[in-house]
Amino acid sequence: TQLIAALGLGKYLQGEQWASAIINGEAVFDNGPAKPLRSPIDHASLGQYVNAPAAITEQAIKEAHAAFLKWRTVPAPRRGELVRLIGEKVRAKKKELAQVITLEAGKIVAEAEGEVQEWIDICDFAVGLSRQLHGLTIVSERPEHRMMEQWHPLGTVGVITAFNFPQAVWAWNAMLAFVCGDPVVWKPSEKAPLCALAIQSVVDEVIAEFDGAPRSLSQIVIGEVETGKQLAESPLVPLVSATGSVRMGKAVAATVGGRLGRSLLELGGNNAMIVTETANLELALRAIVFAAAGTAGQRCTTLRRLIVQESVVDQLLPRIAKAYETLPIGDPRESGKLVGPLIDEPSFRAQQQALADAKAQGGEVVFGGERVTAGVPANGFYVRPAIVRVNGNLPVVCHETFAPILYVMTYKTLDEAMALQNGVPQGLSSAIFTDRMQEAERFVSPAGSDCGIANVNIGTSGAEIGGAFGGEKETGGGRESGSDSWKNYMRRTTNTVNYGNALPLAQGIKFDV
Ligand code: UN1
Repeated sequence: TQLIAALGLGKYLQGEQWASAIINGEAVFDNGPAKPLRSPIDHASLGQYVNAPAAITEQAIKEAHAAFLKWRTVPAPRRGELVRLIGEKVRAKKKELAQVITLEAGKIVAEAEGEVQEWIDICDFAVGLSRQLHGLTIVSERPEHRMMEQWHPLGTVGVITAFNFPQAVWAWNAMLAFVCGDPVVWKPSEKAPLCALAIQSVVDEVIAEFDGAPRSLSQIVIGEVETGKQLAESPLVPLVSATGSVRMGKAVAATVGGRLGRSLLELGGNNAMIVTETANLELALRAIVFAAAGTAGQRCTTLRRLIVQESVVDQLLPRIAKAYETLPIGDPRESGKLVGPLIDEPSFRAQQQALADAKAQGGEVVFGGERVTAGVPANGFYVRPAIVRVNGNLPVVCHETFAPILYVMTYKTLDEAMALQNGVPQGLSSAIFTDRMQEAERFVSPAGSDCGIANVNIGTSGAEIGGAFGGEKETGGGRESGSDSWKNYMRRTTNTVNYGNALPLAQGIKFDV
């Protein structure tokens, strides 16, 4: 109730039921079948949600397009000013926004606040960017001609996000989209609709007061597969940016590709760390525990595979197990807790299944994996992070299980380690711990890690927003957030201007009439 008041969420709530969509700043309620929304912390009711029917989604898309026609002509630095004001508001509401993440996604307070910080950071980045959306001037082969390129707003961006980063991933997309001149229609995870409503409340207040910003710049539709499909199908949505499972990404890519639209995909990871014989094991240990057990193993950048030089595995493994023994697991709202719950029961079942499969395939669970029921809120699915010894990339290891399971394998030569590192279908994040320059350089070289993120002496998770974020192979190839990811949200035009009185043709073609 306090959060509802602090974030102004009352307008999106009728009785127990949350709005199915927010269109032009107005909550839309639907009387379709209501589904319960529960906190992963203790299964407490967070109310109910109703999926937006197709007609509502259609309306959200249409209204967003109308916003595009206006917003695209607002000068980019002025669009940046809107994002600057959003950033101010997020700073003021950081604690409350983080509390919604904790309640709905089960993140510990520090990580939830870290996620809101990512939103603040990308606001700052986007504000600066709003004065730097520049193209090139290119020399022409023709006399008295000039060539240049410009980047123009693209159109409505459909954003599909997962439960595990229920605010930041939308923010990476939306803050860039807004400065690039694009409205956003967002389908949040059905497991985290409250985060979307909380965001909308903050953003809509800023938009409503901002001279020249159409109210329909930021639209939300609550829904599941069908809603995602609708975004993917709509010709009024030139870019669909989707974060989630490989299965979802393949479906989105096929649909968007079928109409030759653009998709930006950030899908599963299967992130590995190579620990060489010269690694600083103290540093490696800290990086491993945060990356593998943090967020209860539910980041797409979570460390899932540890590839250890055989001469150091007996020093390293007991230290990881020791650190795991004392990891405080429990209510993520309590200070001092480092590992919160899994998102829901199916997630727990998948974790148990992966451990069973690992054993059946010859792996050995050397630590953890069991459900924790003592000292944690009843009804939540808390598990002790697991360490599983495996011989190479077993079938179960090649599959991303969204839970804290760390598969440990050993290697003799760096060639072998690189083959293991790259030998999975996914390619998001990776790391090497070494004090040898040659090994580090090789890891980040063209013949090294095949991932979108390749780190040296830091873990696989917790990337800053300034870099491009995403990965290769089944991770989907998209890049969000920093660097030049903004180019995904704009269309490039090449302009050739003739300032002479002749009409020379390119390639020296003569065509005299
Ligand atoms: C995700 O899990 O979908 O690098 C995103 C990280 C975070 C983002 C993770 N900055 O772990």
